[in-house]
Amino acid sequence: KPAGRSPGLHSMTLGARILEQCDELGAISEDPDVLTRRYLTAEHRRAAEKIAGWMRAAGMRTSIDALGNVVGHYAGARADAPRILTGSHFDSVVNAGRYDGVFGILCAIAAVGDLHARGVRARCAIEVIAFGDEEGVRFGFSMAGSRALAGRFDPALLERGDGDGVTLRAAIAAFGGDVDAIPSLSRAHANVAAFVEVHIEQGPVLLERGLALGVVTSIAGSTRIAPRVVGLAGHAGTVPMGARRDALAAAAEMTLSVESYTAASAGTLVGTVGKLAIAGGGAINVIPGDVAFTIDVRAGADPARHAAVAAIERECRTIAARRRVGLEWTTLFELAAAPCDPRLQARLADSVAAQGVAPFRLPSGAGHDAMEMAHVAPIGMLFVRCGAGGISHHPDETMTAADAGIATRALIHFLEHFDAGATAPASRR
Ligand code: HGY
Ligand code: MN
Ligand code: MN
Repeated sequence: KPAGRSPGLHSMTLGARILEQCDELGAISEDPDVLTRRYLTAEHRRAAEKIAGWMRAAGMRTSIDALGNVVGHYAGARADAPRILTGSHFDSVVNAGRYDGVFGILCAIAAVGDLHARGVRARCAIEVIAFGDEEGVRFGFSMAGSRALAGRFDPALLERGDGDGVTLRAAIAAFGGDVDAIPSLSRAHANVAAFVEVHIEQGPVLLERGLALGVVTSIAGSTRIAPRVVGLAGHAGTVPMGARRDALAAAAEMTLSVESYTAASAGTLVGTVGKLAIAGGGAINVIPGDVAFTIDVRAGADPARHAAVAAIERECRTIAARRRVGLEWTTLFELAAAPCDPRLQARLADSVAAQGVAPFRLPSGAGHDAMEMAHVAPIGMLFVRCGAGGISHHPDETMTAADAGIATRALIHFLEHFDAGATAPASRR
């Protein structure tokens, strides 16, 4: 750090300010009672504008790109400096917490703001990216923004519709985006030295170990599937039990088979049925004839996940045959597990230790934009402790201002000390 510079804002001040900003963004919701902010909604636009304003105040040049990602640029010490990309997502799940994704954006903005306030230019240029779609709640697949920045956006996704039948293509146009500009968003040849994401852990590990921060070793891969069970609707009072082709009872048995298969994996797998709907909503006196549900399977190792998905499909087809119902099996998307670059892990561990926190490494069961960015640069992730038992994807999600500040100071340390030459890009995945 250049001599004579003030040490910057106190950690607690940084952290408290970030939590206030999380509250401000948490108030921008499609639902007045809970936090839900889906991709390309009016609330996305309002949140994007607010984030861009905070980026400008931190000394960055900003833009909202063709897919609704917000990008802030902070030049490095040299015009041709390589770039560090850092950031996370600002879309949410339904009835979400206020820190998932958002914290990583605001932490990065606060870190750049601290460098700017001290007149510090890092060796690398810094690009803070607020991704508009990581959760994939609206269109059923996730990471539209980071896929585009990784140069991996599949144009066929533009025809995917949301629950109201609005296609992604139409939603981008209504938002003021530009589908023709999507290929230009790729950072594949943009002199990117690393992508680093700060994110709440969304689990209890750091809380149980009494650690404010942790360094992520790898991000679990996931497969999302949308089965549909087609039986025969009928009168709840007159159809004998042995003659029924009950789609909901079949889906329920399939749901339990997902749970029992993954629960028997001694921790290498997790499986979740997060959505289930009876076509038309169902009725108390009608045997359900048409049921759609979703399956999310994850594992740290891709071969284990692929084997699990195949086994779960076989079991569901066995259940369908026995119950004489039809089964349509649609894979919505899958994400490969993403290892974090060992050199970035070491640099992040140094920055954690510089905050007086014992460096601790742990895997991520949650997916992150870093998985896509791993296709254009080595990735690193810094986890921050969650309170309330580590609960997340839930309004009780919580963190402390002290931990928010420690995480920001660790990111500042990382950005100031990062030397692209010493962290030569790992082989691309
Ligand atoms: O589902 C996930 O793991 C992430 O929160 N999108
Ligand atoms: Mn999430
Ligand atoms: Mn997230």
